[in-house]
Amino acid sequence: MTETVSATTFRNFIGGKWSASASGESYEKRNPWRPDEVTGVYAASIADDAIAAVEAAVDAFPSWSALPAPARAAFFFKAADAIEARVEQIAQDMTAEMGKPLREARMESARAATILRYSAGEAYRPAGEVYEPSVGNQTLYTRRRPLGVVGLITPWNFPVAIPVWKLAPALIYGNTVVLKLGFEAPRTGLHIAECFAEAGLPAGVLNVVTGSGSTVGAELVSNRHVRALSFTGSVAVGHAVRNEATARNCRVQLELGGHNPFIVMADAELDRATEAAFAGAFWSAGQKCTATRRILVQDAVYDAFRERLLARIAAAKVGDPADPVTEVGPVVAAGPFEEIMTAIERGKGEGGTVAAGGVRADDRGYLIAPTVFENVADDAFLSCEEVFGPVTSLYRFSTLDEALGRANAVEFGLSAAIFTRDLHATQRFANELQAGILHINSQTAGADVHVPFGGLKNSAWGPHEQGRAAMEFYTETVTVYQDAPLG
Ligand code: UN1
Repeated sequence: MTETVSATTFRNFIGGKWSASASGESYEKRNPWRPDEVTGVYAASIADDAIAAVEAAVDAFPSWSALPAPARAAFFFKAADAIEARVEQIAQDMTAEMGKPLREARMESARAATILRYSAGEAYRPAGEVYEPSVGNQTLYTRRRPLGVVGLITPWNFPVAIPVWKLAPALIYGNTVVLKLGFEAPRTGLHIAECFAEAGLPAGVLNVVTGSGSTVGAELVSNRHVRALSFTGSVAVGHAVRNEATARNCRVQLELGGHNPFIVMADAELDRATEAAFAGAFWSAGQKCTATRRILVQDAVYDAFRERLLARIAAAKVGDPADPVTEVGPVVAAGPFEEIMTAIERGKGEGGTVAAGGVRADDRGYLIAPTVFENVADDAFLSCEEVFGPVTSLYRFSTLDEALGRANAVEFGLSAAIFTRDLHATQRFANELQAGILHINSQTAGADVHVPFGGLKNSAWGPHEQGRAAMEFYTETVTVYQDAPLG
């Protein structure tokens, strides 16, 4: 349990042991800022590795689920301490492997410890309800029970926060876990496994596997021992996962894309709105499902807001993500870089005009200058499809009705923001905006650990994540009619 991974070659964590892929194959991960630099070599796992991980989780389930929840929580507190002790290392590794600017990577790494401490607290909160019986001499109550083995398929864009916010509720309620890490960002997730190993977590309770979705992920989707699957990623893959897994009666939770609107009313505090729009669109190079994709600005302040946003972009620190002042770094890898550049060309081809950026900003790194489009039609590609990069568009509107209608006119419904001082506008936004996460006078991204997180419409499937909402997904309810003996 105490063995740690070596400096450059990393293995899976299965049944409490570090093991190479059964295939003997590995893959290299490169630094998106300096692609000639290999940041690590990882197990290219195959179905057999996923099967071994599921078997380890099956074996660990009876004793883990039988532990009192506070005893489970004790491992969380130790793992949180271990994460905190290496926040800087996790952050630097994250920056090197997927290009998230160090200042954001530090925040995300610290968030992982907070998530674990919050979830540990679930051990001390109610796990059922007591009801009035309809006959005498009876106690009538519900209790929440773990499901068994849970599969977690996680993305590269929040390579610590998303694995942790899935595994923490899964484990605290007594499930055992097989976690498949994002192909592009395996190192940071392995830190989590190391921290739980340091905490002395029993073997097989948490199993962590690297490799591609089409092998490891596919096995988790079809494996009959996996009772629930939580997936964060693209709509196309998510729907395929759901269709296959639900057909075998596996519980499924999907967190998919977004096309998040940001409404600026004429009475908004423009400087604050500008900062929030900039952060929402360009932090993490726009690679968040909660990123700001459409900025709708009321006529009277359109020009003033546009000027401020372009000035903010001109002043932005864009470049080396390892520099702690950098605000916008490279995108994750060559493939996504090409897709984003192609989307920018398509945006221009469909009549959009580029007010800022639109170009590669470094010869070697996959750096795209923060990009703002104008004159994009509401039915154009950029207005409807998620482009997972530092690309956003400005739209002009005249009435609140119009803004709400256009904000809602997409298939997605993850997050949304409005900037205004008008209570009427905020009320209508809170009632009518079709998104799961609503921000009034703050940016579209961000997620507190203790509240539900999740989208509506095509942004999600199944119960929300995080906070107490996570219990819905990771437990099943049984109702107990307990009639006392008569004598
Ligand atoms: C955040 O905005 O801090 O993949 C979290 C994503 C989302 C998480 C966003 N599921 O970008």
